[in-house]
Amino acid sequence: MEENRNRNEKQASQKADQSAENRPGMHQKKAALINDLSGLGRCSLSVQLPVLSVMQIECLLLPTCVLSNHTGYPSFYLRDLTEDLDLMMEEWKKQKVEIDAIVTGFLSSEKQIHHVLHFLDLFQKPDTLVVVDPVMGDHGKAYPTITPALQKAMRTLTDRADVLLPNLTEACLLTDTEWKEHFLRTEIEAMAIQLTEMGARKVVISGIEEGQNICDCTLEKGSQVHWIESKKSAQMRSGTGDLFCAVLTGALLHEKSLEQAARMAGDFVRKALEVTKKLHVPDEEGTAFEMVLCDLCWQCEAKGQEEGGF
Ligand code: PXL
Repeated sequence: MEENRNRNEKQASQKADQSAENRPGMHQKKAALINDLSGLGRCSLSVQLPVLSVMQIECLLLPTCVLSNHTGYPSFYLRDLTEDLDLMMEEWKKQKVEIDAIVTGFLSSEKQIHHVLHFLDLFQKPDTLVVVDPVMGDHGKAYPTITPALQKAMRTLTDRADVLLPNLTEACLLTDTEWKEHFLRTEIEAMAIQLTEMGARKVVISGIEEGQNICDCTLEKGSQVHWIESKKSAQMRSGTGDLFCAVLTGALLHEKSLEQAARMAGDFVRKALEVTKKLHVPDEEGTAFEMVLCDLCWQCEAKGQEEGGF
Protein backbone atom coordinates (compact mmCIF):
# COMPACT_ATOMS: atom_id res chain seq x y z
CA MET A 1 0.00 0.00 0.00
CA GLU A 2 2.67 2.46 1.16
CA GLU A 3 4.87 1.48 -1.80
CA ASN A 4 2.00 2.04 -4.24
CA ARG A 5 1.26 5.45 -2.76
CA ASN A 6 4.91 6.48 -3.03
CA ARG A 7 5.02 5.29 -6.65
CA ASN A 8 1.82 7.21 -7.52
CA GLU A 9 3.12 10.34 -5.86
CA LYS A 10 6.40 10.06 -7.74
CA GLN A 11 4.56 9.57 -11.05
CA ALA A 12 2.31 12.57 -10.39
CA SER A 13 5.29 14.74 -9.56
CA GLN A 14 7.15 13.60 -12.73
CA LYS A 15 4.04 14.36 -14.80
CA ALA A 16 3.82 17.85 -13.31
CA ASP A 17 7.52 18.47 -14.06
CA GLN A 18 7.13 17.26 -17.66
CA SER A 19 4.01 19.31 -18.11
CA ALA A 20 5.76 22.46 -16.90
CA GLU A 21 8.83 21.68 -19.04
CA ASN A 22 6.70 21.20 -22.15
CA ARG A 23 5.18 24.60 -21.70
CA PRO A 24 8.03 27.03 -21.27
CA GLY A 25 6.81 30.41 -20.13
CA MET A 26 3.20 29.24 -20.18
CA HIS A 27 0.97 31.50 -18.13
CA GLN A 28 -1.92 29.68 -16.49
CA LYS A 29 -4.92 31.89 -17.00
CA LYS A 30 -7.36 32.90 -14.26
CA ALA A 31 -11.12 33.23 -14.66
CA ALA A 32 -13.35 34.88 -12.05
CA LEU A 33 -16.75 33.18 -11.98
CA ILE A 34 -19.55 35.36 -10.58
CA ASN A 35 -22.44 32.95 -10.27
CA ASP A 36 -24.61 31.12 -7.74
CA LEU A 37 -23.72 27.99 -5.83
CA SER A 38 -26.64 25.56 -6.08
CA GLY A 39 -26.17 22.53 -3.86
CA LEU A 40 -28.38 20.25 -5.93
CA GLY A 41 -29.23 20.12 -9.62
CA ARG A 42 -25.89 20.60 -11.41
CA CYS A 43 -25.76 24.20 -12.59
CA SER A 44 -23.76 27.41 -12.23
CA LEU A 45 -20.52 27.22 -10.22
CA SER A 46 -20.82 23.51 -9.53
CA VAL A 47 -20.54 22.72 -13.26
CA GLN A 48 -18.39 25.63 -14.42
CA LEU A 49 -15.59 25.00 -11.94
CA PRO A 50 -14.87 21.39 -13.02
CA VAL A 51 -15.15 22.23 -16.71
CA LEU A 52 -12.75 25.17 -16.60
CA SER A 53 -10.40 23.27 -14.29
CA VAL A 54 -9.96 20.41 -16.76
CA MET A 55 -9.36 23.06 -19.40
CA GLN A 56 -6.41 24.14 -17.25
CA ILE A 57 -7.92 27.48 -16.23
CA GLU A 58 -7.62 28.55 -12.59
CA CYS A 59 -11.03 29.60 -11.26
CA LEU A 60 -11.68 32.31 -8.68
CA LEU A 61 -15.18 31.95 -7.27
CA LEU A 62 -17.47 34.79 -6.28
CA PRO A 63 -20.82 33.21 -5.26
CA THR A 64 -23.75 35.59 -5.69
CA CYS A 65 -25.99 33.41 -3.53
CA VAL A 66 -26.16 29.90 -2.14
CA LEU A 67 -29.21 27.78 -2.95
CA SER A 68 -30.33 24.40 -1.65
CA ASN A 69 -31.08 23.54 -5.31
CA HIS A 70 -31.79 25.43 -8.52
CA THR A 71 -35.08 27.27 -9.03
CA GLY A 72 -36.49 24.61 -11.39
CA TYR A 73 -37.40 22.41 -8.38
CA PRO A 74 -40.86 22.91 -6.80
CA SER A 75 -39.23 24.80 -3.90
CA PHE A 76 -35.79 26.08 -2.96
CA TYR A 77 -33.94 27.86 -0.14
CA LEU A 78 -31.82 30.86 -1.19
CA ARG A 79 -29.24 32.66 0.96
CA ASP A 80 -28.46 35.96 -0.71
CA LEU A 81 -24.83 37.14 -0.60
CA THR A 82 -25.29 40.66 -2.01
CA GLU A 83 -23.88 42.30 1.12
CA ASP A 84 -20.76 40.10 0.99
CA LEU A 85 -19.80 40.74 -2.64
CA ASP A 86 -17.94 44.04 -2.11
CA LEU A 87 -16.16 42.68 0.97
CA MET A 88 -14.95 39.68 -1.03
CA MET A 89 -13.78 41.69 -4.04
CA GLU A 90 -12.00 44.28 -1.88
CA GLU A 91 -10.00 41.42 -0.33
CA TRP A 92 -9.09 40.13 -3.81
CA LYS A 93 -7.99 43.63 -4.74
CA LYS A 94 -5.75 43.74 -1.64
CA GLN A 95 -4.16 40.48 -2.82
CA LYS A 96 -3.45 42.19 -6.18
CA VAL A 97 -5.25 39.46 -8.09
CA GLU A 98 -4.90 39.70 -11.89
CA ILE A 99 -7.76 38.19 -13.87
CA ASP A 100 -7.80 37.07 -17.51
CA ALA A 101 -11.54 36.47 -17.81
CA ILE A 102 -14.60 37.60 -15.87
CA VAL A 103 -17.66 35.42 -16.33
CA THR A 104 -21.03 36.50 -14.96
CA GLY A 105 -24.06 34.24 -14.48
CA PHE A 106 -27.05 33.98 -12.12
CA LEU A 107 -27.68 37.19 -10.17
CA SER A 108 -30.32 37.18 -7.44
CA SER A 109 -31.37 40.85 -7.64
CA GLU A 110 -31.00 44.07 -9.58
CA LYS A 111 -28.67 45.33 -6.82
CA GLN A 112 -26.16 42.62 -7.69
CA ILE A 113 -25.74 44.12 -11.18
CA HIS A 114 -24.21 47.22 -9.54
CA HIS A 115 -21.78 45.00 -7.63
CA VAL A 116 -20.80 43.24 -10.85
CA LEU A 117 -20.18 46.63 -12.48
CA HIS A 118 -18.01 47.55 -9.48
CA PHE A 119 -16.13 44.26 -9.92
CA LEU A 120 -15.48 45.12 -13.56
CA ASP A 121 -14.24 48.58 -12.55
CA LEU A 122 -11.81 46.98 -10.10
CA PHE A 123 -10.48 44.09 -12.21
CA GLN A 124 -11.14 44.64 -15.92
CA LYS A 125 -7.96 45.48 -17.86
CA PRO A 126 -7.85 46.22 -21.61
CA ASP A 127 -7.17 42.54 -22.41
CA THR A 128 -9.58 40.98 -19.88
CA LEU A 129 -12.24 38.85 -21.53
CA VAL A 130 -15.70 39.68 -20.16
CA VAL A 131 -18.29 36.96 -20.75
CA VAL A 132 -21.86 37.76 -19.74
CA ASP A 133 -24.39 34.94 -19.50
CA PRO A 134 -27.62 36.87 -18.82
CA VAL A 135 -29.20 33.99 -16.88
CA MET A 136 -32.91 34.89 -16.77
CA GLY A 137 -35.05 32.11 -18.18
CA ASP A 138 -35.69 29.23 -20.50
CA HIS A 139 -38.38 27.89 -22.87
CA GLY A 140 -40.03 31.34 -23.06
CA LYS A 141 -40.38 31.74 -19.28
CA ALA A 142 -38.42 33.88 -16.84
CA TYR A 143 -37.07 32.13 -13.71
CA PRO A 144 -39.09 32.89 -10.53
CA THR A 145 -36.35 35.19 -9.15
CA ILE A 146 -36.36 37.51 -12.20
CA THR A 147 -38.08 40.83 -11.47
CA PRO A 148 -38.74 43.50 -14.15
CA ALA A 149 -36.05 45.65 -12.45
CA LEU A 150 -33.44 42.86 -12.74
CA GLN A 151 -34.44 42.24 -16.36
CA LYS A 152 -33.93 45.94 -17.15
CA ALA A 153 -30.66 46.20 -15.21
CA MET A 154 -29.25 43.16 -17.03
CA ARG A 155 -29.18 45.35 -20.16
CA THR A 156 -26.47 47.52 -18.59
CA LEU A 157 -24.23 44.43 -18.40
CA THR A 158 -24.76 43.80 -22.12
CA ASP A 159 -22.86 46.99 -22.78
CA ARG A 160 -19.79 45.65 -20.91
CA ALA A 161 -19.77 42.22 -22.58
CA ASP A 162 -17.00 41.10 -24.91
CA VAL A 163 -19.13 38.01 -25.37
CA LEU A 164 -22.84 37.85 -24.56
CA LEU A 165 -24.35 34.37 -24.30
CA PRO A 166 -28.15 34.41 -24.12
CA ASN A 167 -30.44 31.54 -24.96
CA LEU A 168 -33.43 32.46 -27.12
CA THR A 169 -35.63 33.30 -24.11
CA GLU A 170 -32.97 35.62 -22.70
CA ALA A 171 -32.37 37.24 -26.10
CA CYS A 172 -36.12 38.02 -26.18
CA LEU A 173 -36.08 39.41 -22.63
CA LEU A 174 -33.08 41.64 -23.40
CA THR A 175 -34.45 42.96 -26.69
CA ASP A 176 -38.09 43.26 -25.58
CA THR A 177 -39.18 40.75 -28.20
CA GLU A 178 -42.38 38.84 -27.57
CA TRP A 179 -41.75 35.10 -27.10
CA LYS A 180 -43.16 32.59 -29.59
CA GLU A 181 -42.51 28.91 -30.18
CA HIS A 182 -40.99 29.34 -33.64
CA PHE A 183 -38.76 32.14 -34.81
CA LEU A 184 -37.41 32.60 -38.33
CA ARG A 185 -33.64 32.75 -38.64
CA THR A 186 -33.90 36.33 -39.87
CA GLU A 187 -35.78 37.27 -36.68
CA ILE A 188 -33.09 35.68 -34.51
CA GLU A 189 -30.35 37.40 -36.51
CA ALA A 190 -32.14 40.73 -35.99
CA MET A 191 -32.04 40.10 -32.22
CA ALA A 192 -28.32 39.29 -32.36
CA ILE A 193 -27.69 42.53 -34.27
CA GLN A 194 -29.80 44.47 -31.75
CA LEU A 195 -27.70 42.99 -28.92
CA THR A 196 -24.48 44.22 -30.58
CA GLU A 197 -26.12 47.62 -30.95
CA MET A 198 -26.78 47.50 -27.20
CA GLY A 199 -23.01 47.20 -26.70
CA ALA A 200 -21.99 43.52 -26.82
CA ARG A 201 -18.90 42.97 -29.00
CA LYS A 202 -19.76 39.33 -29.74
CA VAL A 203 -23.03 37.46 -29.33
CA VAL A 204 -23.84 33.76 -29.30
CA ILE A 205 -27.53 32.88 -29.06
CA SER A 206 -27.30 29.23 -28.06
CA GLY A 207 -29.54 26.18 -27.94
CA ILE A 208 -31.98 27.18 -30.69
CA GLU A 209 -34.22 24.22 -31.57
CA GLU A 210 -34.93 23.83 -35.29
CA GLY A 211 -36.81 20.57 -35.98
CA GLN A 212 -34.28 17.74 -35.53
CA ASN A 213 -31.42 20.20 -35.16
CA ILE A 214 -30.05 22.35 -32.41
CA CYS A 215 -28.35 25.55 -33.55
CA ASP A 216 -26.22 28.38 -32.26
CA CYS A 217 -26.21 31.79 -33.92
CA THR A 218 -22.91 33.69 -33.63
CA LEU A 219 -22.23 37.31 -34.50
CA GLU A 220 -19.16 39.50 -34.13
CA LYS A 221 -20.05 43.19 -34.27
CA GLY A 222 -19.71 44.54 -37.80
CA SER A 223 -19.31 41.06 -39.26
CA GLN A 224 -21.64 38.41 -40.71
CA VAL A 225 -23.89 36.11 -38.75
CA HIS A 226 -22.85 32.42 -38.65
CA TRP A 227 -25.05 29.45 -37.86
CA ILE A 228 -23.72 26.29 -36.27
CA GLU A 229 -26.00 23.29 -36.64
CA SER A 230 -25.92 19.85 -35.11
CA LYS A 231 -28.33 16.95 -34.65
CA LYS A 232 -30.40 17.28 -31.50
CA SER A 233 -29.42 14.45 -29.14
CA ALA A 234 -31.85 15.18 -26.32
CA GLN A 235 -33.95 17.93 -24.77
CA MET A 236 -32.02 20.87 -23.26
CA ARG A 237 -32.17 20.89 -19.44
CA SER A 238 -30.98 22.86 -16.45
CA GLY A 239 -27.27 23.68 -16.47
CA THR A 240 -26.67 23.23 -20.19
CA GLY A 241 -26.27 27.02 -20.63
CA ASP A 242 -23.73 27.11 -17.79
CA LEU A 243 -21.77 24.24 -19.36
CA PHE A 244 -21.85 25.92 -22.77
CA CYS A 245 -20.60 29.17 -21.21
CA ALA A 246 -17.73 27.44 -19.38
CA VAL A 247 -16.44 25.48 -22.39
CA LEU A 248 -16.73 28.51 -24.66
CA THR A 249 -14.84 30.70 -22.15
CA GLY A 250 -12.10 28.08 -21.76
CA ALA A 251 -11.74 27.74 -25.52
CA LEU A 252 -11.55 31.53 -26.02
CA LEU A 253 -8.91 31.77 -23.30
CA HIS A 254 -6.96 29.22 -25.33
CA GLU A 255 -7.14 31.52 -28.36
CA LYS A 256 -9.87 29.70 -30.30
CA SER A 257 -12.07 31.80 -32.59
CA LEU A 258 -15.66 32.53 -31.54
CA GLU A 259 -16.99 29.99 -34.02
CA GLN A 260 -14.52 27.27 -32.97
CA ALA A 261 -15.28 27.94 -29.31
CA ALA A 262 -19.05 27.81 -29.88
CA ARG A 263 -18.70 24.57 -31.85
CA MET A 264 -16.59 22.99 -29.11
CA ALA A 265 -19.08 24.10 -26.44
CA GLY A 266 -22.06 22.82 -28.46
CA ASP A 267 -20.38 19.44 -29.08
CA PHE A 268 -19.61 19.03 -25.40
CA VAL A 269 -23.16 19.84 -24.30
CA ARG A 270 -24.60 17.51 -26.95
CA LYS A 271 -22.41 14.60 -25.82
CA ALA A 272 -23.28 15.27 -22.18
CA LEU A 273 -26.99 15.30 -23.01
CA GLU A 274 -26.71 11.99 -24.92
CA VAL A 275 -25.20 10.26 -21.89
CA THR A 276 -27.74 11.91 -19.58
CA LYS A 277 -30.57 10.49 -21.68
CA LYS A 278 -29.06 7.00 -21.62
CA LEU A 279 -28.76 7.17 -17.84
CA HIS A 280 -32.43 8.25 -17.48
CA VAL A 281 -31.47 11.17 -15.25
CA PRO A 282 -34.58 13.05 -14.03
CA ASP A 283 -34.89 16.51 -15.67
CA GLU A 284 -34.35 18.45 -12.46
CA GLU A 285 -31.03 16.73 -11.79
CA GLY A 286 -29.42 18.45 -14.74
CA THR A 287 -26.80 17.07 -17.10
CA ALA A 288 -24.44 14.15 -16.37
CA PHE A 289 -21.50 16.10 -17.77
CA GLU A 290 -19.09 14.26 -15.44
CA MET A 291 -19.33 11.25 -17.76
CA VAL A 292 -17.79 13.19 -20.67
CA LEU A 293 -15.55 15.60 -18.80
CA CYS A 294 -12.50 13.54 -19.82
CA ASP A 295 -13.12 14.50 -23.45
CA LEU A 296 -12.17 18.05 -22.58
CA CYS A 297 -9.04 16.78 -20.79
CA TRP A 298 -7.97 14.84 -23.85
CA GLN A 299 -8.55 17.81 -26.11
CA CYS A 300 -6.31 19.86 -23.80
CA GLU A 301 -3.60 17.18 -23.68
CA ALA A 302 -3.59 16.70 -27.47
CA LYS A 303 -3.30 20.44 -27.95
CA GLY A 304 -0.61 20.58 -25.24
CA GLN A 305 1.55 18.06 -27.10
CA GLU A 306 1.10 19.86 -30.42
CA GLU A 307 1.81 23.38 -29.30
CA GLY A 308 3.25 23.35 -25.80
CA GLY A 309 -0.07 24.54 -24.42
CA PHE A 310 -3.78 23.84 -24.82
O1 PXL B 1 -28.73 27.07 -15.18
C1 PXL B 1 -29.35 28.27 -14.98
C2 PXL B 1 -29.63 28.49 -13.52
C3 PXL B 1 -28.63 28.97 -12.71
N1 PXL B 1 -28.82 29.21 -11.40
C4 PXL B 1 -30.01 28.94 -10.83
C5 PXL B 1 -31.06 28.47 -11.58
C6 PXL B 1 -30.87 28.22 -12.96
C7 PXL B 1 -31.95 27.68 -13.77
O2 PXL B 1 -32.96 27.24 -13.32
O3 PXL B 1 -32.23 28.23 -11.00
C8 PXL B 1 -30.18 29.17 -9.37
